[in-house]
Amino acid sequence: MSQRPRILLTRRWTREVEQYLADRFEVTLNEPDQPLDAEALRAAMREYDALCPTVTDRIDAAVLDVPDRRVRLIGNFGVGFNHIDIATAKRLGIQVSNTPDVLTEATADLAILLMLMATRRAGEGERELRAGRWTGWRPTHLLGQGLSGKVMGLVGFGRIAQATARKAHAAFGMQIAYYGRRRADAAIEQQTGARYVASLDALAAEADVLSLHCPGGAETFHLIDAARLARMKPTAVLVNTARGPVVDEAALVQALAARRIGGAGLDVYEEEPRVHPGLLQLENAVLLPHLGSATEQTRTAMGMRVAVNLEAFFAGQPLRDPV
Ligand code: 8YV
Repeated sequence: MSQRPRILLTRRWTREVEQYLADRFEVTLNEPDQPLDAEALRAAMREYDALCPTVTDRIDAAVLDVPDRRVRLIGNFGVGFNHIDIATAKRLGIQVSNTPDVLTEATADLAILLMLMATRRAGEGERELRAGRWTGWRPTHLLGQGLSGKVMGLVGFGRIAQATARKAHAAFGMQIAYYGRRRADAAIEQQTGARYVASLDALAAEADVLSLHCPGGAETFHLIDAARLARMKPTAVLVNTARGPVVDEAALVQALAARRIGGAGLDVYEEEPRVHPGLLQLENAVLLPHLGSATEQTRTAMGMRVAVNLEAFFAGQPLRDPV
């Protein structure tokens, strides 16, 4: 009988990582790759030594606090952990790790992609062409907004925001402004060319592109609401690669429909995988299905980062990425 720790991956990971883990642990895969429901997660808490969930798993108190629990580590696949009740995990002595750093560039790239698609009306153009509605070139066809010299306003200024700032500045000559709960070190401001704006309202009013990079959770719920949207410029674009509930989706639909803002580029939604039906009707909304970290390289690196934390934990060492 194997004495190796029992690990459950709640979704399929890249083959490379699944193999790496299978060589070291007794790994159970979720073959059908369907999200597990609360009952299955509760059962898993009794069966495994470590649970490796993702954003599609709701790890709340009812899941964590099961009788005869065996799980002692939650090795989250992802940097965001708003789907895990951290306070309850702490109270129960369950350790939690996440996967910072490795998805920074991929997610920043996607913020840039959404910015470009929204400002250059790429989705609209592609829909027009595929529908056979393109009648040919003309000087006033689908005019977008240029980015050079425009202000990118970043909400939150962690790793992903900083990478987005560097790309926007270096590649498109944008000016960078940011708002965060704390002002960043002068060295980081200097490296990224970013200027601190002390209020979110002021940043919303100034930004040509407002890009969200704050964590999800109660503190940032509907941070971008009707009032903040009303402060934005009529040509401005909202980009969200953070978490859906940071934006009041119904208010965003109204602002976009009334052209009170220019457009939106969204990768995340309030109730994934459900998308507000109003968004689906809007030409000025670019909608991607939570692809921020979706590159082969990044998803393998995320899995390997979970592996580092699992190995540390089962060797009795401190976690590399404790939450
Ligand atoms: C993942 C993410 O796609 O890491 C995160 O926080 O949003 C994405 O990289 C997913 O959330 C994994 O749990």
